[in-house]
Amino acid sequence: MLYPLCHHRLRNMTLTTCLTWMQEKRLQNFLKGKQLKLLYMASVHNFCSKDLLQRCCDQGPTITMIYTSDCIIGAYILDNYQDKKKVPVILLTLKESNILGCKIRPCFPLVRRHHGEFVYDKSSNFQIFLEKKKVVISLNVVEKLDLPPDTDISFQECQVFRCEDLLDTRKMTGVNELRESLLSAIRTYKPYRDLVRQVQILLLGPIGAGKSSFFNSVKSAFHGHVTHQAVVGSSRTGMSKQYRTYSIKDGKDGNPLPFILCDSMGLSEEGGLCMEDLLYILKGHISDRYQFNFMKPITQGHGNYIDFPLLRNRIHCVTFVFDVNSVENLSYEMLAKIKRIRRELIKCGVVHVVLLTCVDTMDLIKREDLIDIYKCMPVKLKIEAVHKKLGVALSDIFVVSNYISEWDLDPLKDVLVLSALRQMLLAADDFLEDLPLEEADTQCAKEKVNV
Ligand SMILES: Nc1nc2c(ncn2[C@@H]2O[C@H](COP(=O)(O)OP(=O)(O)OP(=O)(O)O)[C@@H](O)[C@H]2O)c(=O)[nH]1
Ligand SMILES: [Mg+2]
Repeated sequence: MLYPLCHHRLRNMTLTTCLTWMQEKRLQNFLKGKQLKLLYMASVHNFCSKDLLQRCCDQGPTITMIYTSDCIIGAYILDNYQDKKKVPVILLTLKESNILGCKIRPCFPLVRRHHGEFVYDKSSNFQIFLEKKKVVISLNVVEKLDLPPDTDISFQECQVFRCEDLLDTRKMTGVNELRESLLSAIRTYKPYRDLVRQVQILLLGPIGAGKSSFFNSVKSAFHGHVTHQAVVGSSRTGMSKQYRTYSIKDGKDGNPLPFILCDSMGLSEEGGLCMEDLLYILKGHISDRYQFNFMKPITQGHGNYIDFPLLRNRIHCVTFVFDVNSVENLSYEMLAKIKRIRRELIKCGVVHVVLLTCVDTMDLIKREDLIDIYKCMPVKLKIEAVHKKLGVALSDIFVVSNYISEWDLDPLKDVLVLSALRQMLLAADDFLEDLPLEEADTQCAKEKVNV
């Protein structure tokens, strides 16, 4: 009994797609976001049409990919793969940078059972002779697909994929559950040893990186509708000119959540947030609504200057925010500034993470990809590039797609925003836990006096 099972497993393990990530992605987008699940691979299943039919019938829509020496041809079968009914088919060729598609008249997909044997649908514009490893395509379709002018095409491999809806109800139910559990974990989070009631997270990054938008996204997720409290937009000199410390209520009349998002002025090569102000912010000397002046840092005596900051006024976690599309092209000066800030943070023991925004605008990335965004090749590559460039650990780099102009909440966006926020809270805990015991105890006592 054991042997056939192992054997079966072994055979299944060899089923790997011949498509590159980019090709599969392009195909997925052509098929309006369908996910491809490999069902059949001719070289593993012995180029046998009976086998193919057995494995692929009643599986819903499928796509059969034919790999020749110089092109990849696909037959997208929009209905159940069966031998009793003609079904609509779209033929396509996978080109270097695009896909050419052509609808052909409904046909029996590939093979038809006739007196117990397999015969080919002669009337079709497209037939696969699996055993002979060749496809026959009518001349007009060959032209439409921009294939070499030959109607008999030999191939080396044939694979059939089931085309599944990526965001079916079952998956969306899972996403909604995850969203609820993240909301609940954040609501019930308590800073380490109750040293403070709310941890302070500073959003720091170049002008226009999406700092204020991230705050809006977090607030939206907790309020159950999209809100745009912080002003966002694009301005060469930066939209946010005031230091804002946003405490968010859990719902309209709820209790304050256990974190404060601190939105600062953007960093810039010339102007922007200056190093002195940043250090004052980190140490808790600057209060809400301080109007930045990039020419002159805050001074003692200013209405927004806190002379004796408590632990709760300090920054417990810094989140560097970058637009995912431009993070690799930061100028030399910007990079130097960020590295200098990182050194300061390390010196002060402030834990920091990186947030990459605008993941929705990356090439080839569609809404459906947000469900498993960390597995998407371009995102993985970006995260690795940021890790190499800035030295931040891979596990401390997160991606989000902020709410921009939409009216409705999207659980996929919420899950990304809330997962990132949860990691920021854990990072803040690391900072609190790392405080010298004596300092922590003194702060604890001071906090109690000041409640
Ligand atoms: N598509 C998309 N656009 C985004 C995202 N995040 C921010 N944006 C847009 O990027 C622009 C800048 O966003 P802000 O939130 O104002 O950026 P900021 O970092 O606060 O900018 P400053 O205050 O000027 O430093 C706005 O037009 C936003 O709509 C995102 O995740 N996806
Ligand atoms: Mg802003």
